[in-house]
Amino acid sequence: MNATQEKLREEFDAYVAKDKKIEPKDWMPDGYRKTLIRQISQHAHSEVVGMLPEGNWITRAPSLQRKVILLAKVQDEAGHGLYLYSAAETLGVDRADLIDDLLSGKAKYSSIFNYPSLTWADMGAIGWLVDGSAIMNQVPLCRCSYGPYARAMTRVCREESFHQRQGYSIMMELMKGTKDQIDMAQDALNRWWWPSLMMFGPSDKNSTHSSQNMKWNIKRFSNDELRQRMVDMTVPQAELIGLKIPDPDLKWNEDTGHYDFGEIDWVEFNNVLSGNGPCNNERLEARNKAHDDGAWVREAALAYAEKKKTKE
Ligand code: BYC
Repeated sequence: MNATQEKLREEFDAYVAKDKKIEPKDWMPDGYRKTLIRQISQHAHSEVVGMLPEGNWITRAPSLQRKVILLAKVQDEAGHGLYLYSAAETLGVDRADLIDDLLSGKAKYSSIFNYPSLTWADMGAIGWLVDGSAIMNQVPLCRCSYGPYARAMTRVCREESFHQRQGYSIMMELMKGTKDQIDMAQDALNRWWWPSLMMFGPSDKNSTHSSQNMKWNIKRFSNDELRQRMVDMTVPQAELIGLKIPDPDLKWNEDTGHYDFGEIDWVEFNNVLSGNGPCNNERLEARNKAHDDGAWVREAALAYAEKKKTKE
């Protein structure tokens, strides 16, 4: 680093330390730009792939009202993907390249979407736990130092909050139902609980990006801190409706004021991240097919834009 760059870097660090926002045209260290492109694009991909497990149930929702709500939720995820790809583009990358990386399997997206949605109760568990974890992680991102990401998160969080409630409302309804419905809700919780806790990422001691990204005010809390908050918030919600968290080690700790909970299966987590989860192949195939099937729409949109430009 030469003297000018060092000075710029010092000014940048001091500016961020004052909790100021960085905007696209501001100077920023290469590492800051790189880590934001990485995180925002992974986040965008997660929203888009995240439409698949729920999309699977739109035609089989148990009532017209539930169908309309689920459809709106899945559309919201598509919208979140769009805001996030736009936020990533402000950092100088092309969304077509980011999407290519997703389709080729090079880019990561959230591990959670590599699990199958087997029953209607999974729609409840996903909204309640997956969107619940997403909000826990994303509310602090509304204060992220990078302006376009922070602003996208503000809107996303408002919508996620509705998603979480619709999920919990499905679980509440099922728990008031027949024995089969109660069993179905419990089974969904059993399958989604641990993968939801994995959404927060590796433990703090194995998190490669946390320390620097917390200094840059991209992350405000560590992976383990947010995971603990999620457990503390969710256990009483489960108890209220008669669901049992599938963790024999879960126990309220008077001294810490938090729940102690069991160890996450990190072998499973790493397996999913390396492409060997239950649905990794299925998800990539579905995204590739959607991309190929949609080629004519992109071509038509480009031709229309071209025509409009010529007329103007
Ligand atoms: N899955 O150093 P770490 C949604 C990767 S979608 C896969 O701790 P970082 C929704 C991590 O990327 C919500 N990969 O990383 C949509 C890194 O890999 P690289 C998605 C994971 O970035 C539809 C490596 O492991 N939310 O709500 O400091 C329907 C080391 O980790 C995972 C976001 O994307 C994982 N679970 O912290 C319903 C939020 N965890 O890049 C709902 C934005 C870690 O070095 N992202 N990795 O190859 C973040 O807040 C952070 O990126 C994370 C990880 C907390 C996820």
